[in-house]
Amino acid sequence: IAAKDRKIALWNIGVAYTAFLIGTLCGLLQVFIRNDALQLPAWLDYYQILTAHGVLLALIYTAFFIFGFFVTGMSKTLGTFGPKVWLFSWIGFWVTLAGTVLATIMIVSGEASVLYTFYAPLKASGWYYVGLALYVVGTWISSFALIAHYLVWRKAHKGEMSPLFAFMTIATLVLWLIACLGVVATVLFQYIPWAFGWTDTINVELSRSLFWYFGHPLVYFWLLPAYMAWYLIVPKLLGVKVFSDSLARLSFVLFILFSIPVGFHHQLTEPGISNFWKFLQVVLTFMVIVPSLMTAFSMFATFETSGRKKGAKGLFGWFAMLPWKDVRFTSIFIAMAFFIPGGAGGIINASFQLNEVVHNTLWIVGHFHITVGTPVAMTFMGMTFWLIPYLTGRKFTKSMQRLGFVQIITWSIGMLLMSTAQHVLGLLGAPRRTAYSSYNNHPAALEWFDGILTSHVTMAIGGSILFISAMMLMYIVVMTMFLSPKAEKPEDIVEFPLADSDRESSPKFLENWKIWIGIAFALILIAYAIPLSSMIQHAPPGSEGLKTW
Ligand code: HAS
Repeated sequence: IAAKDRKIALWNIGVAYTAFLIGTLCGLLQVFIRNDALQLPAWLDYYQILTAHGVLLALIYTAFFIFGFFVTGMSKTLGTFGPKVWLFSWIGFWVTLAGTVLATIMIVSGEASVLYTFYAPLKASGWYYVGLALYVVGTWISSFALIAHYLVWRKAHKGEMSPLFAFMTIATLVLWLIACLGVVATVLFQYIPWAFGWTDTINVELSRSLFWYFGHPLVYFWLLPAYMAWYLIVPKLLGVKVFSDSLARLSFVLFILFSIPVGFHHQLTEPGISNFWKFLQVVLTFMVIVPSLMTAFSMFATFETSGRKKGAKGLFGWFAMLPWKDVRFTSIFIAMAFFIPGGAGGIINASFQLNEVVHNTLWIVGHFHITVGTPVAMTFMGMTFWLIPYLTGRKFTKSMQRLGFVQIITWSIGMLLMSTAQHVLGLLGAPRRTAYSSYNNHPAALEWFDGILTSHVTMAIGGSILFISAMMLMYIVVMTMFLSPKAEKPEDIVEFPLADSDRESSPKFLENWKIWIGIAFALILIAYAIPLSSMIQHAPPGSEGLKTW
């Protein structure tokens, strides 16, 4: 792709890995604090670090990496950015970065220890929310720049299906834009007036609901770019085509429809929402599981097709034919394998009654480490191994490939230890988000942590292995970004591995955005209009700030 487009992608990825470095360090500190092995200085507390860890990894690392990937892929599949797309991609990048820096300063200075799920009644400095608003606006500008690039392409290719990469990027951005409406509404109309003291109090139930309207699709904003790698990059590494172009498109469309009207499954224990609306959203949550099952089916079909092509026999013969020596593939395969228990855990969380057992326990922390922390993060790692060298034109040497293997294996072992401990501790009743010292050495509370798998020591060992793994990845990132020799021989040049797909055979209506966005809004109205308006009507006294909100 053109050098000027590469630069935007590289800056995005550079910021992503800076956030990754600080965020993983905060993770390391955290497991030691919970283990009571580390005393923090007076100006730093557990919740400050927990907030930095969550925000930097879940919101900042992901978003910048995703935009770096999108910019690269959109420039590759649809052509070099025009001057306006290029300009707005930069403006979007800088505005997102400004918001990130402001929010991070507030967290580090102890003014925003409100966690990455920053909803009320916790309150931060007003500037933290301004930082978040800038972050969202920045991502919107970057999104609209990419959408404009796509529209220009479509105008020039009337009647054609767009390349699968572009379609998936647009679907993910549409999901993101609709999801952000909730967080923008609550930040602008509730948090900022409240935090700056312009209103006395806040309508807590409404603010939490608007947050989760955004918070759940947020997880699919992380997942879908990983799925793009599964659908588009994995088959290329296996030497086959995308298994089914239309299945892939349909699964992304289903995410647009069903990932948003489901936020109440994070609020099943909250008394301010009636059971009917909770149940409706639980049903819709079960619908959003379908595109992931379709993805799983599609992956197995891809593995099998490639295996058979290479002569595999029997039911599982294809397994041995997979390219295990290719770190780009192996890391993604392990990521997928983690998503089997990760997804099953999600189904448990979403089951109305079972949620009572796991809500607000360490189980949830275990759940998100084997969803975003492994399937998504390890897919991004597998992509990093070729994406950065592709953009910088540097070598990804044999020794880096070996280090890459050590890195992904240590990441898997660390996550396995840490997240298993978290799941088991959660089932025993250990709360999430509670610093060790807060148990006040209560004997009943400490019993949770007596087991071999359930001790804080296991979590700390897991966390330490993860940190070492993260540092290996940082080494590879720095080398491929700045130091590794330039690839001159053709065999050293790193490619963007993108599989072919039979887009001509896919039905045209799959790319009719009006239909999908229309149905998405209809479902949102059905799921949210009545409960949200009743929250507004029954706002507690003093929280009618800016009257209706
Ligand atoms: Fe979740 C809480 C329900 C998926 C992230 N989730 C969270 C939180 C986060 C998070 C961060 O209903 C915590 C929020 C907080 O701080 O409070 N989640 C679900 C459901 C799914 C799900 C139904 N979650 C995700 C993904 C995430 C993520 C993806 C990040 C990227 N989650 C919940 C619920 C809660 C929740 C409740 C609230 C709990 C509470 O009470 O607080 C589904 O989307 C899952 C569907 C997935 C599958 C798996 C398909 C498997 C595939 C792999 C195939 C493997 C292959 C490899 C091919 C059905 C695609 C083969 C290999 C071999 C070795 C055989």
